Amino acid sequence: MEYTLNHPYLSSIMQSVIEKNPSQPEFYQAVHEFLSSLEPVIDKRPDIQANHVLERIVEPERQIMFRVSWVDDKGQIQVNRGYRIQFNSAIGPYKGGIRLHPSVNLGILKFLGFEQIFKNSLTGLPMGGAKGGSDFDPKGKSDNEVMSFCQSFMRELYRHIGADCDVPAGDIGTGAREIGYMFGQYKKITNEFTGVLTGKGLTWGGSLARREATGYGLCYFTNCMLAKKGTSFEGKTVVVSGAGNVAIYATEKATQLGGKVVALCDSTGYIYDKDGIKLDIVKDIKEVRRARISEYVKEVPSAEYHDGCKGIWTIPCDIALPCATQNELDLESAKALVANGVKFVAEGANMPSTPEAIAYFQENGVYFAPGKASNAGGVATSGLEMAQNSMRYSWTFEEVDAKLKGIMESIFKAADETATSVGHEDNLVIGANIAGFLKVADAMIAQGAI
Ligand code: NDP
Ligand code: 2IT
Repeated sequence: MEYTLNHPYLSSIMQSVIEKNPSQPEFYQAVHEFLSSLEPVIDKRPDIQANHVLERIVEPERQIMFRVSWVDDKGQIQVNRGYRIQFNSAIGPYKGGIRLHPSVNLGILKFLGFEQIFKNSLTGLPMGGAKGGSDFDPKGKSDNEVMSFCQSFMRELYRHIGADCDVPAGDIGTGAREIGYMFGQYKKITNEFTGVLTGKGLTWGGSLARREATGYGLCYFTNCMLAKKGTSFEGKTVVVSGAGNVAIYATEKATQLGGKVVALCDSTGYIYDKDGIKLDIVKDIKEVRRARISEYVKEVPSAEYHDGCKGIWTIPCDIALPCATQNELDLESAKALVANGVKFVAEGANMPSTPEAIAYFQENGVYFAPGKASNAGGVATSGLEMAQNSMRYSWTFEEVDAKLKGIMESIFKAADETATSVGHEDNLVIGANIAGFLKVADAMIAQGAI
């Protein structure tokens, strides 16, 4: 892919990112999308270039890489690589998830940490950007092996994090079980019970509605998009990719709001249920049994299962919510969705649409929302968990859910109004990037050369 940019300052930043960070295509992709969005404002804010804000913002404040050795059920020592990218702390402590997946590498975590800066800024809460993880694969491991890994991971990570310094959370492969093992180990080593992780269990400092927050928030955001176009979820056909935390709770809320979700997938294949996905069955397969989505058709024989994930985008729908992983939706998939009448695409995952797919949507009248705006409900509710931990108090589900809804509506408003103010109405990519960035840029300028 060509990483061209018209503005000489933006172009020079892109070139230096490519030169200084060899073989990190996902990081280039995220930086390029961000820099292209700044074209309409960069000349209006000469202080940004004068203060070398972009040179600084593309360079993580700190990158930590470490060995994670743990003992498997056969008594063998296994070795994985652990990471924490503390990208930017201009507006608050580092904050972002931990991804456990065999594909994890430095470039992927840098793209995620970079996007997290602007996402967290958009929430309006005081959180900087970070991401971490490991190439450890929790799939097929026993609980004991997962615990052994998580404890070893935390035995190194604990010295770099803290409730006022860096607060990790879940992401792909890291759910309540993994957060529990990591929290227990942190508490054991430091002898402190603090809000050092979010996504904790409800009896030990977790927030109600954090589990649901990313998926629910995605639908609250999508609802704002629908409302702007004079419509709603009512009667709409929805395709959701993934079958994990984000996908399950996006399906739940989309259904509550009157939509019919007809498809879900995991990394082996997708299910199509023309009558609407029965979510209690999916939750049992995924949350309780940790099994494959293909099990669904054993319980719902009228549904279809197909191998491979890409076919999910050939299913006709009004709304598509990609909620699995980066670059899962390419140009060919975008063409199939448009040909079948899709009108709204909102990202639940981080960077699930390729740049070519996004351009195709925008050129063909599809209203598109980038993940850093539409999936910010998860980290926003993590911010609410931090607030509750600081107060040593907890809000009800309804209180947290209402705050989440308010935050998603204000993110939509910020992205929408910013896009319009720079002459790109309905371009939520440009709107979200500029709105998220300017707040961080102002903080970086105010704090001087750090
Ligand atoms: P989970 O681990 O709960 O679920 C991930 C789902 O995506 C699974 O169904 C998984 O299938 C599928 N998937 C993962 N990798 C691939 C792949 N390479 N190819 C095809 N399918 C894949 O993760 P989450 O639901 O938490 O995260 C999903 C996305 O949402 C990620 O992009 C994450 O960064 C983003 N996100 C998550 C937030 C959160 O609060 N959890 C907040 C904001 C964004 P399988 O089980 O077969 O691997
Ligand atoms: O990508 C994300 O925003 C997350 N995985 C959630 C991060 C968090 O700190 O809750």
